[in-house]
Amino acid sequence: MYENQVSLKFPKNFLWGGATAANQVEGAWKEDGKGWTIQDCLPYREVGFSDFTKQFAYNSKDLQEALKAGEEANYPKRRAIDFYHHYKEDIKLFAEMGFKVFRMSICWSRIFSDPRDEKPNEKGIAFYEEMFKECKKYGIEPLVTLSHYDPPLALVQDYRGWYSREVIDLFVKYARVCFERFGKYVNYWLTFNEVDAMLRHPVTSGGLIEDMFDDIPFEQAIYQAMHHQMIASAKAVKICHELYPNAQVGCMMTKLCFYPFTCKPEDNLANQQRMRSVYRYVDIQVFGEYPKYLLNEISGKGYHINKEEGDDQILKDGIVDFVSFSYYMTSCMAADTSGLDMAPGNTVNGVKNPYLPSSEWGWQTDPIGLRISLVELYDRYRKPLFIVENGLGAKDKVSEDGKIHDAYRMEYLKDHVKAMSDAINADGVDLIGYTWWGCIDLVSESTRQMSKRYGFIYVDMDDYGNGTMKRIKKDSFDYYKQVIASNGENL
Ligand code: BGP
Repeated sequence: MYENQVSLKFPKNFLWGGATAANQVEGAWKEDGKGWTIQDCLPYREVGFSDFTKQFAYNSKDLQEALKAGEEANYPKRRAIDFYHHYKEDIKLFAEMGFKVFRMSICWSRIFSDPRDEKPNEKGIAFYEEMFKECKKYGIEPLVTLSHYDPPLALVQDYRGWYSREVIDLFVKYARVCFERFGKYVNYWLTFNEVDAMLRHPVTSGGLIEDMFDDIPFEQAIYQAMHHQMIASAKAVKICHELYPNAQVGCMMTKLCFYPFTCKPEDNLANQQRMRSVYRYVDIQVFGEYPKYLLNEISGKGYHINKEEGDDQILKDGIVDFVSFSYYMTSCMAADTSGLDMAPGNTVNGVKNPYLPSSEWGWQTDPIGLRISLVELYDRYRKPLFIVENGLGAKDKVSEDGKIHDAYRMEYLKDHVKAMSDAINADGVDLIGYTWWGCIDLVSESTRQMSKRYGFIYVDMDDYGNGTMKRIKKDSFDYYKQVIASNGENL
């Protein structure tokens, strides 16, 4: 797509790998003492790809219906790709590709069937312990997210999610168990996935259902819940550092990247403000305090955050070691969007960029935007960076020869790897690793569909749960293997 300016080169210990999340792969939703999460209550929905209001809308009536449908309901995240029973086979395939790192998440409800339990669920612990051992067998470094969009159902129903301050202690208890029990296998941790996401999809990020808040404006409740997650995250970082001084704990952000739609100053200003909102919560986790512009945003809306004494110090003591992020696409910002074409994206809409191609879901792919993002992040934070999600969701087809010829995925990978190399070698960015999102096909988050596939490994299953679950290597499997084997030099 564009020529790299310098030769392809990556640091010797660069961490190449792939990423998943528990709720999108594990399945086995009620096995071995696992409690319910909100994800177990999300039915399959046929929605237009750009209709975010429908994708993320969820009220207490939906929840009641899901609960009434009971254990028999065939919801996509309940079965996912059954990684719970296939993890040995899948990790072996990751090892065959040469993975140095595997990003996965722990399901809180496997470790504590009910988040209020005093003792953890040993069967849940045993599952992750075995999985980590399997990774280590192949020299694969686990990169572990403690919370990736699957709040325990009890928190949603009995606490109104992260709005309740009590959830901080419940999370810290869970995080401590994870560090104590898995710390000998894990050197890289992330606390919350896409830490800024609660303002976009409060149910899966924070366990907040809008119509459960009639006593307080919903947006005010979300800002408060965000504060509680910030405190919980900072406390977890501190505990991990105390227990394992060499462990690295990172934050994880949705790296949205916008361009001004025109060179009008008004569009530039709108874009600058939009970009600042992308950074607002990461600023807290990196600098240890709320940025003034976020406080202005909250007070400007007539809201406030209830802080407890000591909260400011907790934020200062819980500064992260590295900055990780998801990156898929870019779009544009304009001061006045009326009459402009809009494009869907990773949980946000933007103005359509006429210079960029779009994926089948309308996401505008943009490798140069990755280079721009890396430079912006490094200039702002001066911390090591880790791309923990990047990839292309596509409707793969099994050809008559039984194979999946996904040249489009290889092209996307190649262009993004070039952009990374340029950012490292020309722009001086400290990038430590790259985990391709959905290295094995999984259930998509925004659509809950299987047919939005990201993997190098195909999983034979359709949107409705029909299929053999057989794993098939796509053409991109061998391509990524070659990329890793050459440390990014042979594209
Ligand atoms: C990120 C989430 C992932 C993943 C990805 C792709 O925002 O952290 O969980 O799902 O987006 O999105 P989708 O599955 O909607 O294509």
